[in-house]
Amino acid sequence: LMACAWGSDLTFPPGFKFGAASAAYQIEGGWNASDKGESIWDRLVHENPEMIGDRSNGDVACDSYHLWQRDIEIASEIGLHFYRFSIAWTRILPTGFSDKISEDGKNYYNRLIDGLLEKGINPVISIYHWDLPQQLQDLGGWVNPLIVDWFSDYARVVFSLYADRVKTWITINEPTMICDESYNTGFFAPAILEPHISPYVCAKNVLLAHAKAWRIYDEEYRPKYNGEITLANHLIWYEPLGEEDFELTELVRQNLVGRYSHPVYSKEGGWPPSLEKHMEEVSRRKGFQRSVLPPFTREEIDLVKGTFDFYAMNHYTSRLVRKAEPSEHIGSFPLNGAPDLEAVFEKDPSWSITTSHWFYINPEGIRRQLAWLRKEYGDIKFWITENGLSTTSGLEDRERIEFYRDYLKEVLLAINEDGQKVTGYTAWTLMDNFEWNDGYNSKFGLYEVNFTSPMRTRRQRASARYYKQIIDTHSVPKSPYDDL
Ligand code: GBH
Repeated sequence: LMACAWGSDLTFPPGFKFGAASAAYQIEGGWNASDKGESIWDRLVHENPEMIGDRSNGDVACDSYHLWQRDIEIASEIGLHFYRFSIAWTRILPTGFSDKISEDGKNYYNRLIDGLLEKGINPVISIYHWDLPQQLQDLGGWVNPLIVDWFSDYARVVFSLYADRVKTWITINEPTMICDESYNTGFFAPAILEPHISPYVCAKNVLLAHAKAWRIYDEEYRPKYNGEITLANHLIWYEPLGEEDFELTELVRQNLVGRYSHPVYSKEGGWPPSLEKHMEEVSRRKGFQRSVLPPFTREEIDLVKGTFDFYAMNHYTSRLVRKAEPSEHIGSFPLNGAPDLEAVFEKDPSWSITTSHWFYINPEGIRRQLAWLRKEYGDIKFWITENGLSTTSGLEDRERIEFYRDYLKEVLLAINEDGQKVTGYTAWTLMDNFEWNDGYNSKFGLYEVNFTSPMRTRRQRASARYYKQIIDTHSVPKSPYDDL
């Protein structure tokens, strides 16, 4: 249960920063404006509309391609310290390669960055949030090792355009979504179902791509601009269902959290040893001559190791882990289970459900996740780079207010009781937007967007006012519903 006292322990440390996040494909629209190239999400929604809950797409979305000034205005109404947004690769590099930089694409983000800075809001850029150029997908996308160079060339272009004004960078958003949820379900762009090999090849390539981009920033841009850069991981907090599930749960954590963290954040680098061993056994059992988890060379281990300035953590939800029954079908991981680990994921009866089928509320999970990360990787600096709740509709969003209150109290406990170095928090999301396979039905916004109006009118929710109060008071204030 939550602590009831509303004392000074509900105050954030000095310098703690609050922001909100978005992603290009979810808000921009303008999918073929000017010379923009086609991305894998453009392709998926146009060729497979049945994969999207309401058969919608991001062709117009919030129309932020035209309404970016209004976005800056609402960010400033809330009083955000920073706004995290992503760059559409195909808007900057229409072919996916760096042979041609789009003037219009370049100017779009220049205006956004300058407009934010004028209002005193720091721009935080995610270089990649899932909208791969289709042309690169046609060459294999994230399972072609050449993507390491394609991505780092793109990253260098982006640094060269914006690093003079942008001081916080995320290379790649949520490798587990790019490599696991996509290839394990076939419902996420590039809509390819291949759960045996691709997730592991992809994981290696994503980590190398991140590392190369980090080193480009470190060597070519940091000396001049002194910013910070890392990758952002999506972390579900896993707990054992019973005592007998403890070891399996630890392996699940190593697979879905450690696979994308150990190579970067651990002292020794490389894959988590327990996972590497398990995947060798699984691969042998399946009849492969070598592990489906491709090993890193010594050089690659050293290339990836230490490529961070802080730990960026996107966190929403938790799962209970148990061993699968011998003939049990294991659903699409990482949301329902991990087939190669013979693990099944469940919900604790005390966690309430949300309008997103994958999302159960467990505020304690965020604190426990932070504690596990520190135990594994030491006393590193954390930013919560995404956290927020989905609802169906309405401006009086009491559940969202209570969600932010309860999760932020846990963040404060992590800071004050556990001594964790959490230095920033990011609400997902600034305004309702295209929620991937859920289309426009599940709404995460601090602002509501009217998607039936050509004006895409943004209206303030009660949660936006509460978040503003959090920022203004630098604490977790009473929610307007606490005395009801
Ligand atoms: C984050 O991913 C993303 O970074 C962000 O873009 C996204 O909008 C936000 O969370 C909320 O989902 O129901 O089949 O559509 C967190 C992981 C990604 C998990 C999307 C659920 C969709 C499953 N989520 N995924 S489905």
